Amino acid sequence: MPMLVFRQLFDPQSSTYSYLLADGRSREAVLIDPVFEQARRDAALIAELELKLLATLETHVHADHVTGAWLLKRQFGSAIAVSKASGADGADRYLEHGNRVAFGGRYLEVRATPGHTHGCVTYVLDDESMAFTGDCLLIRGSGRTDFQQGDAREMYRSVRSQILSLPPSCLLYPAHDYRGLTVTSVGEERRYNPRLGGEIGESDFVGYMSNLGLPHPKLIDIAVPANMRSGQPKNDTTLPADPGWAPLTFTFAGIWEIQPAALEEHAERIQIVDVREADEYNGSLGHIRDAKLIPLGSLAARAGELARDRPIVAVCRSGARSAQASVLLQRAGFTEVANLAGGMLRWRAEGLPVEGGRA
Ligand SMILES: N[C@@H](CCC(=O)N[C@@H](CS)C(=O)NCC(=O)O)C(=O)O
Ligand SMILES: [Fe+2]
Repeated sequence: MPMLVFRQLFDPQSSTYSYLLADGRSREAVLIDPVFEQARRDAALIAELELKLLATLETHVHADHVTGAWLLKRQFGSAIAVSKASGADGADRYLEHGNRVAFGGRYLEVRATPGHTHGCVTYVLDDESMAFTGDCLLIRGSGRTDFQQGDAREMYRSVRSQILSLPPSCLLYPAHDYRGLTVTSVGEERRYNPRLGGEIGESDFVGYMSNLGLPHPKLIDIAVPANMRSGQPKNDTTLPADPGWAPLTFTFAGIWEIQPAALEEHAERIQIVDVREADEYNGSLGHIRDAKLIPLGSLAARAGELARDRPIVAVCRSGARSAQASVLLQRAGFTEVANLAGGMLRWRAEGLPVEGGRA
């Protein structure tokens, strides 16, 4: 079986986990439960790992955040997959119990696990080494059953018949954890889940769930209608705006980057800040014409010397110190900031002009 590429991703706002799975050979990938606000981050990781996103998969219609499915489809052409029982619109594939979602030589099996909502599903990896339980089984807990089409009896049966029946070593990955826990297993949840494990019966579970006393999710009135449209915004004002002042790339490290050729092309409008030390600026690598020298150590104090109405590109030897410079500048309130990818080394390697320095 081809090696699995696997990443667990977190959205701190809603405490949601998204899961990226790919076949390491063909690079075909699926992303379970993407979050709208994290689409740019997720896209950066997909690009950096050189994956081909085939589909985004929802475990259910979420009540606490909007899915990133539509945004990722717009960028990658990925299919949107959601359960048929969810009633959601705008998907390319409507999943039913027993379906398989293939990526390269691997696949996920779809299991209907209603209870938190009517349309909840769990995705089980082909070799039963992992399952993605959505808001059905949580780590030492479970999703709530008091809104959408929640039903505690249904949830009990889903967990017992479809999830805890998997091999004890099967790792379970939930859609949320509110304490920062990341993974559990069938064996330990069978024994230690305080709502659903051990000898706990269906009516014990129903009694537990009737007394959770949780407030409704803050975003439920926004999230549910948006997710019923698979995350398509009602109008363009909610779309994440990409910087328009130059062609930039967002990295999974969280930095906007500009390539040397693009900086050369747009140099007229841009203030270039060289954050190396003076001896480096005047040393063998030389510097870019009109680059203003402000060593990284004094950048925070001297940020006032930079114009607020022109985009800034930070430059150093390799692109490391300037990445930190771009973070400091953003912290100082500059919004149009990017890092020169690869620094002076790449700039020179690409044969672009320098002042000073040695050939
Ligand atoms: N405070 C959170 C509540 C989130 C919430 O209710 N999450 C649902 C899943 S959509 C749940 O089942 N939570 C279980 C729990 O909080 O124990 C919010 O406002 O978003
Ligand atoms: Fe949920």
